[in-house]
Amino acid sequence: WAQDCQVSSVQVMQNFDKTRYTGIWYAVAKKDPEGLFLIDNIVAEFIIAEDGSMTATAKGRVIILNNWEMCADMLATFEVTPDPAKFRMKYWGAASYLQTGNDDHWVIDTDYDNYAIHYSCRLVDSDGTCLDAYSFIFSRHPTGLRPEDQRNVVQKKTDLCLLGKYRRVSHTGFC
Ligand code: ODT
Repeated sequence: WAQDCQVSSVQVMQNFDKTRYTGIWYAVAKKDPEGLFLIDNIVAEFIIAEDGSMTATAKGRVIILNNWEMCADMLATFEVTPDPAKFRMKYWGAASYLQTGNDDHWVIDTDYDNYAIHYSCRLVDSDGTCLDAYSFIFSRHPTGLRPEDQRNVVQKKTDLCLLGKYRRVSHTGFC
């Protein structure tokens, strides 16, 4: 069958459990949006507050003002939606000159202990496909995905119509 690549038919994680999602995730691959922001050395930490709300911090290497390389310290709050795996992410930088925004934040798949696949479509085209998506492949292990998780990740990249559009995210200790 042919893929329709409709944003509205993207399958997300069933019965997403945000408590099991907490802790540190290393970005190992990324599909960039228009106007790339986080380049590499990207590490996110998800936290659940006492009231059950989810927040996150992230660090990553960025280049701002054309040529200034730095480690960005980012913060985000997550607004829930009727689907437990679909959030609205409001984010900002610890410093005012960093990016701010409000994006969809969908958890496509995770086993909580090893890998997670994130997806965000910033702009839906008139035909229902995505014009500007970004997506992170996260691992609990800074060294990358386990071989046994790779087949599954390739399948999900394909389902998202993003196969071949990811680049590897390196961890060199910059942040
Ligand atoms: O890097 C880009 O080009 C687009 C991504 C910009 C949003 C980054 C904001 C991070 C705010 C802190 C949140 C941490 C959790 C992140 C999980 C997935 C990535 C959005």
